[in-house]
Amino acid sequence: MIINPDQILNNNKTDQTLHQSQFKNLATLLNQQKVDVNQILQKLADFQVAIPSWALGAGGTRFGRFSYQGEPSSLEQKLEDIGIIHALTKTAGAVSLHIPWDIPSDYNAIKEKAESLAIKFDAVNSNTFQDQPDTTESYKFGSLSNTAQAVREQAIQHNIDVINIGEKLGSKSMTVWLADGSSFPGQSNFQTALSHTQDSLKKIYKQLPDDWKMFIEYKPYEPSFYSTVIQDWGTSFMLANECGEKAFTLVDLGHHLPNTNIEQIVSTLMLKGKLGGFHFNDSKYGDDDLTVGSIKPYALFLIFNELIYGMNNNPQNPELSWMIDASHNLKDPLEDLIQSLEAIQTAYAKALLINQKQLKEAQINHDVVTCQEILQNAYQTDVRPLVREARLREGGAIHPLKNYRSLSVREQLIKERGKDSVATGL
Ligand SMILES: [Mn+2]
Repeated sequence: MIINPDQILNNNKTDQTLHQSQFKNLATLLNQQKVDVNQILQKLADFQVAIPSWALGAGGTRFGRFSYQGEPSSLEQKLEDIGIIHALTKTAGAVSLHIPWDIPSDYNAIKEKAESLAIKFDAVNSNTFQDQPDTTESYKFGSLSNTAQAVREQAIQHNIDVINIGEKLGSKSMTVWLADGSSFPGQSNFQTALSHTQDSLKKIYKQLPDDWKMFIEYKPYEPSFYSTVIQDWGTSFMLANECGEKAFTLVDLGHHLPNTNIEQIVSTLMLKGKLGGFHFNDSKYGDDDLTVGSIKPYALFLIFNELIYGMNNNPQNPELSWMIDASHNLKDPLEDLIQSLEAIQTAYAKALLINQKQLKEAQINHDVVTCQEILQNAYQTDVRPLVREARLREGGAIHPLKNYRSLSVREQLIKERGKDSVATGL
């Protein structure tokens, strides 16, 4: 299913009058505060988040997976689903492929399809956390860190294959996330595992094209429950430094222990020019992969404040790769992604309202109360009319979710693909 822009224009007509009055009110208020509304609208329009190819079907938990009807069963269909979200939100102009789940059979056809839907190929992701039918070695006890050289070599080669696939599509980065670790004390030698991982990453890095970036993701636990080889940002940062200038740390919001100050991690990495990628999701306890902004929207706002500060003040840090890394085991995956994109744009818009000059002055004067007031004033502002206006100017929907339902997208997809179609992935 491909959404015709006229359908969106038509649906917008019903919402246009109310939206214009709400936007006018907010713009007047912001103008009084000397906020450059047009500049914020442009920043919102420019902000594009990649959708991972595994997020378009229902996700499972370790207890089970309940399918969602009309799931995309091929890469073409996955791109079409992202095309639907992008047409409505104008924020999802990229896809992040997972290999080997989504190896194109016809590269030109896939590239053409993506181009016709205005979708770019963002970072490609390797997978050494599952065994594949055509491989000889098992990753049960680790991949890049495994004590067996044959396993490490197979995992290194897989990552190199992923780079080659990404190159054919026009990707410019790869993400490495390892499930490597141990579940019991004494099971693994920490130093040996880390040394092997470093050596393996360096071998992959050697094959990285000059204009590519490598992102190293960290995670404190799961699927291993006692230790993870790349457990935190410090380990990732160290590995990235040892690999070289094209290697960076990737922050996934869910990959922290409860109450970790993620905004400070973001800030530290950007100061050092080593934050490369960012995965959005939300969580209550662990790597829950819930809809962005559904649990801790204020934390997301504080993280965006540091990201914006970094984007404005740290030319040593590269442009970031943004991706939603969530799983949808209850909701319609496309509706869940639309909600996540809305939450991202909202948090970004609120953080853009923070008066950085006034905040700096209050910090220098040790005026703690004013510092808090500046942040909270921005956070309490209802920025939804701004987000809607940014979308509208790009040809998107004023209300993407409402549009999605009124266009009966899911019903259409079920008609096209059937009730039993299942997406590849987790
Ligand atoms: Mn992630």
